[in-house]
Amino acid sequence: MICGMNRLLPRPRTVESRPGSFALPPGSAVAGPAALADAVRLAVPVPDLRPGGPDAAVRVEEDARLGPEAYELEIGDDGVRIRAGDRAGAFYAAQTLLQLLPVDAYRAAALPGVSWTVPYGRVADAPAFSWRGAHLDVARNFLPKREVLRLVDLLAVHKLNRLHLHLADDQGWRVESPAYPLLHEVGSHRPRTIVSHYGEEPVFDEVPHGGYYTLADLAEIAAYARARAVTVVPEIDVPGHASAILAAYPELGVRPGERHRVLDRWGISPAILSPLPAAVAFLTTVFGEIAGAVGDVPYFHIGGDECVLDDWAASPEISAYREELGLETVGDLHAWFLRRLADALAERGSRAVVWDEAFVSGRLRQDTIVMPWRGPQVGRRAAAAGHDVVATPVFPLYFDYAEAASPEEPAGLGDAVTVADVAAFAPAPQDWTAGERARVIGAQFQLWSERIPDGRTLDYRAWPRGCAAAEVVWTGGPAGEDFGPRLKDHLARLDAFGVEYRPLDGPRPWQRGGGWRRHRPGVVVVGDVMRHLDELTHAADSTRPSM
Ligand code: TNX
Repeated sequence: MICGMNRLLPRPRTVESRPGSFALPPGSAVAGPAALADAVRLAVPVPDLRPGGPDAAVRVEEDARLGPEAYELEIGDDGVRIRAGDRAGAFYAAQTLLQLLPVDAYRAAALPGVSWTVPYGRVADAPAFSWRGAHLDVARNFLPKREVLRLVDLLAVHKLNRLHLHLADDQGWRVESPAYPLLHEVGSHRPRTIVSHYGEEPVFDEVPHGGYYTLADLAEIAAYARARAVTVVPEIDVPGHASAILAAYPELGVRPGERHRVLDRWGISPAILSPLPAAVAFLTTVFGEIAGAVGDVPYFHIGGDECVLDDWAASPEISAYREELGLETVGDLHAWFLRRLADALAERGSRAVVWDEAFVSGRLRQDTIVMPWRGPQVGRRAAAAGHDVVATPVFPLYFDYAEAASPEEPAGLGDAVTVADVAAFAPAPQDWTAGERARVIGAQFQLWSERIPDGRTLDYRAWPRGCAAAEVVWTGGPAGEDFGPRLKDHLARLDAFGVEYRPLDGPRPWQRGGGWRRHRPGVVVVGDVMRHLDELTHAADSTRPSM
């Protein structure tokens, strides 16, 4: 018999099964400190638990001996007992309880005729990593608020706790700015989008694309996430990837008279903000608006990736400013610029997060968190330099890459990142020193949205690879042999939840992308991308003056 206790995903630290089960019919009561009991009821909306007294079926208590996000769950004759280190721990205990219920608990309403029981046993659990995230690019393709809220629901189900929102890029600015209204009025839409593949003659869809979150939307998303133990990490990617900003405010660019457009194609653009004080003042104001809406903002991502610095080098005004600052190269100026922003964020109580190029440029604050997207080598260097590191490598955490090198697969950015690749990932590799490993605070998967036009595609790209990522970040990874069978059981939960994930044996006919979206194998191979990126980080390293 498959026992419910062995079907949990991510796998808990310890599980003990006992014969017997406890009935938890609709109307069963939950008791305990209000914040914790509420968290349990939020995590288990079905079968409709109610607040109750000391004889409640589910009793929650805070136990300071358990660490952050840790919990114990015991089910026996006298009901369900939860001990949690904090509110998040109680929420996760309840997520585990939800997995022990019949899969119909994942529906939005309690169906009649379901036997709402949970097996006897005990779970003691805590996460291996504190940063367990998903990155969602809403700049390339805007996703309406409801899709973001739904992604939060799915992160919570998988005990993932960070939602990194990529709010600005060349192809769109996605948040209201009262101080700089042209950002959302002009920067949030483009008249058309490229639909051809890399290397082909460009073809455009001639369909306008746009959208942005009001500050109230953003506040709502952040509050909704917080209630589900998810921290929103906003990102404004600068100084590169700046076409949408410059379309709105060209005076923030290097050549103020130049006209910019919100880009209608992908790739790296040379559009870059000027590093002069006006741009820093602008960004400080906009960061303040966003942080004010999000509320508690422990982390704020400032990008720093893929900057073409040629325009800075060619500008006499910027060169004079650089010399005035005593900086030798444009690379130093890139580092200095991001450092100023990080310092401004620190004054507001937020730690800066950057892509790895910013680490390679140097001068980071010691508390800046580095996301090595170009691979583990640069991640290791950041860890060795004493930075907290969140693993974000293209392979195997770029979920915009196709899940198989197959003509059945809808077009991704390249081939292939499989569920097995993700499950085999170890965020803190064994061959690093203990000190380096200790600097890895977690990992997150990236949903770059060049080829994610809507919520259905988002589901397809995110799951079940996201289930494997959740297993790895909760347990420390890599996943064991029992992951496969547990994942199969877990997909039944996602079916009940209404998730259009990618079936393990390949896409359904309507998930293949259709027409021009059909994938041609071998266009971009993820292994080649990783080798190329690794070479780039080494090249950058060897041309840098030693610090
Ligand atoms: C690289 S990772 C990017 C993104 C693209 C992505 C596509 C990073 C910091 N930059 O701008 O969307 O590749 O896979």
